Amino acid sequence: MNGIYTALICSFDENGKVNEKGLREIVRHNIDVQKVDGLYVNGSSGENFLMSADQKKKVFEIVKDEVKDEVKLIAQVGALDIDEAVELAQFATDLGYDALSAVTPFYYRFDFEEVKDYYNTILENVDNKMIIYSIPALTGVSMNLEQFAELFENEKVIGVKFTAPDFFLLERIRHAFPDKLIYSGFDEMLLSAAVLNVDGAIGSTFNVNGQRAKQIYALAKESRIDEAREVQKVTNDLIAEILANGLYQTIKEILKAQGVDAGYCRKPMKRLTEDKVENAKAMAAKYC
Ligand code: NAY
Repeated sequence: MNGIYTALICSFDENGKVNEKGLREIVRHNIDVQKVDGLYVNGSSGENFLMSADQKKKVFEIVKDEVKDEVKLIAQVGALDIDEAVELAQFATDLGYDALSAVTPFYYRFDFEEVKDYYNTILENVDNKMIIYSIPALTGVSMNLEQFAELFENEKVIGVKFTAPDFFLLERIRHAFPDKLIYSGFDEMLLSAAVLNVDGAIGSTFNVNGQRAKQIYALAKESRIDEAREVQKVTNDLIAEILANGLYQTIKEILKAQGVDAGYCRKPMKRLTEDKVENAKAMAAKYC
């Protein structure tokens, strides 16, 4: 399960319906052009929290059907409705997803016992492995080393997608849990995380910049830090431009400029203005 995983974006049509043809093209682009090691499906980048359960299932089905066993697949099943999370976990497991992931429950300021119960409840009901999805900036849920240790006590919890800029905590988790999988979640910090010996990374920008992410990770693993820093620098030039222009919309426009039918984002995410679409085309020409 090591390596570079794309946090897969999803193609929606003008009315917010899943565009199957476009989604298949995004998958193919990630496997054939970006050559990533795996896909993280229905994460933040897949607009998971803007979709119905039926739409999420459709995405899981289409992606698995397109991928077969070409690359590893992680299904993000976290939902505030715990019954839905369990149902999605069972659904993705039956489809043959290699592992599950679930975002920490958010919005109601759950205490740690509740967070722990959420993971254990999902895992009691499904025969699969779990990667904790920790993204405090979006969920407001921060966990310390001792709390990660408690979650890791469940043997089915095999790792964490660590989307936080806290390198002190990242180093402590790495040191304390050499056998758990740690995936770096901020693409702009990939090199720093790789130096701390993470097992891989999961990122949205890998949809358009996966090849460079693979280079950074491989160079860091070979301790070729100066070379890795050069690639991270170009990567961060691109990420800075993407973030300034609108994250997911810009990734979709960059893909469209390369002939991939990446579609639109679901409301309330807004459409890019014409000048921002032009910016994205320029990014595609310059970086991809
Ligand atoms: C997800 O579930 O799709 C992710 O969390 C992927 C991680 C990304 N975070 C978000 C919120 O999109 O790739 C990062 C991020 O987009 C990138 O580092 C730019 O900041």
